[in-house]
Amino acid sequence: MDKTYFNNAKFIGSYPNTEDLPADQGSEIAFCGRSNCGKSSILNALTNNKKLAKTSKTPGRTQSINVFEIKSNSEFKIIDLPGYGYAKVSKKMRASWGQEIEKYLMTRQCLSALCIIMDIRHPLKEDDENLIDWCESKDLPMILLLNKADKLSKSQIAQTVSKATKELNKLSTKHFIIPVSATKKTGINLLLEKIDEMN
Ligand SMILES: Nc1nc2c(ncn2[C@@H]2O[C@H](COP(=O)(O)OP(=O)(O)OP(=O)(O)O)[C@@H](O)[C@H]2O)c(=O)[nH]1
Ligand SMILES: [Mg+2]
Repeated sequence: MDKTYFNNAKFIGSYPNTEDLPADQGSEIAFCGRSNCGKSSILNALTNNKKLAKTSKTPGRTQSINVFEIKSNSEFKIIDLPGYGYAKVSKKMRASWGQEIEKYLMTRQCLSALCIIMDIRHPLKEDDENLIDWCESKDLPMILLLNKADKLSKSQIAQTVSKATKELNKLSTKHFIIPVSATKKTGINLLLEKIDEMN
């Protein structure tokens, strides 16, 4: 596989409303997960470009749907969705973000897989489970990333992966569980391969 094309990723735009998104064609993978789990950092690690997506210590950094073009000839895009479960914004704002994410997920025809990113220290929270169940109901493939693996020891990582694998055994939809670290860039090559397989 030619992995170098991820190096040519380009920021297309930031869209508060799903209606304004680029045309629903080609294929795309959406990155979702709780606020601060490292969605934007993973995107930067994948594309080898620290400046591509804005990252922040303050949760709730990504507030619109951000679109990145990965490979122009095959129209493959990655979508960086706003994080869910961020408690500090107003309820009203949280509800409207949720609505846009939901609208995106429900209507986007070219969505070929979801990449659900979790903090490896707090995996499979209720919001994550809801998304997983939704993917299962749509038979939409999932890549489940356990990020910030650098925060745990090798044996703790193995334990968490094995527990998650058991819990997700019930799924009939195609899924992969990969421990990664955006900061240390571990697991990123495997993620590249899976994304390449699914787009
Ligand atoms: N230790 C460690 N920290 C990480 C890793 N990935 C991300 N972070 C840190 O976690 C914080 C949040 O990262 P972001 O990439 O901005 O997270 P996000 O999911 O895009 O956050 P929102 O856009 O707010 O939803 C930043 O301080 C990152 O440096 C990782 O693999 N290891
Ligand atoms: Mg972000």
